[in-house]
Amino acid sequence: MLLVKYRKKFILISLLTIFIICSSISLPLPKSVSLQSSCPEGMAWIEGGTFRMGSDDFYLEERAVDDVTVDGFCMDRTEVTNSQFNKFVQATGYVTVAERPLSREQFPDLSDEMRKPGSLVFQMPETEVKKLGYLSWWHWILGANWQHPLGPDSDLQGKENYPVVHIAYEDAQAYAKWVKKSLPTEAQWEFAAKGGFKNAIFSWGNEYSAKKANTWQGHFPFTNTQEDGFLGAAPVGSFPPNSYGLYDITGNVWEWTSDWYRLGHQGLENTTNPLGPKERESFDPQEPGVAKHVLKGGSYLCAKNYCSRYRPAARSAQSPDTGTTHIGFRLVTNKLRR
Ligand SMILES: [Ca+2]
Ligand SMILES: [Ca+2]
Repeated sequence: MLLVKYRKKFILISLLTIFIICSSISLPLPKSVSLQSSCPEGMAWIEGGTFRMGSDDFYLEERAVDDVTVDGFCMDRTEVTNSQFNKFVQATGYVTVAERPLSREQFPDLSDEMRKPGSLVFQMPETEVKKLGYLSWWHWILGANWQHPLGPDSDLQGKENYPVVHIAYEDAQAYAKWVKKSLPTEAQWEFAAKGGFKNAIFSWGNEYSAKKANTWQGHFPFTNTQEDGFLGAAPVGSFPPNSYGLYDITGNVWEWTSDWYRLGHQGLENTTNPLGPKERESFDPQEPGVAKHVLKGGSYLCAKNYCSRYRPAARSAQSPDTGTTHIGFRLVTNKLRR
């Protein structure tokens, strides 16, 4: 009995010793992995913290850098895909904004033809001309929508793992409600995109690389050298994730946030879990009078010579009813409410 007693004690001491040694030599887990198991499948845990939101080094709309704090949350590792969105549509019969005709009541001045459903599609100009009208590379294509991204003759065959596009704000919200998640605030999105870097320009560091995100290489909008391997959108996860495990957080497609847009970050109502300005405060100098939401991350159409917005601090304004060939979304849990 005595032998058994000492043997048990020895085993206990041995196990304790092994545990202490293992604990002392184990490396700290990356933040994205530390509480990962508490997030739903396909999401990464973003441990909260304080960061410098915005940038004084690029465009005017990013200015007024401020210290902002966000609580921890889970975020989709990838942009929402065609396959995921299709499950939602199959289950609910949801019809996106781009698939609905415009109503005669709301748009009495438009002809029947103009009220037919469609969306904006990017088309590369055929010839390089010196004077190209502002945004003239966008074309309203009847029948373009998430199922037909380039127009009625295109489809999703082989594109199940591509990000869903032609998504208006209310489409993203409807999907979010169905999966019991929500759109991120701009602060949540930007904090997550930085991947723990304090002052880095990109989500991976300070040096631009065509191999880190799906952007545009060449002279936009005329030539695209496709150094990164993709002329248009890429299947989600084609590029390395940031250190929080988020794929395509910059580049590939722009992503909706719940914040209303105004120029810069000055006068934040709250620097802890900020929700952005109120709808009536939204202001885009390029289109005054239209309340818009903030898009983040840039897209495969962002080039160095035009819209170098494949950066965490970069932002863009978008009318809630307008999706295009390069706007999608990803979602978070831990919804913040105004
Ligand atoms: Ca590309
Ligand atoms: Ca993206």
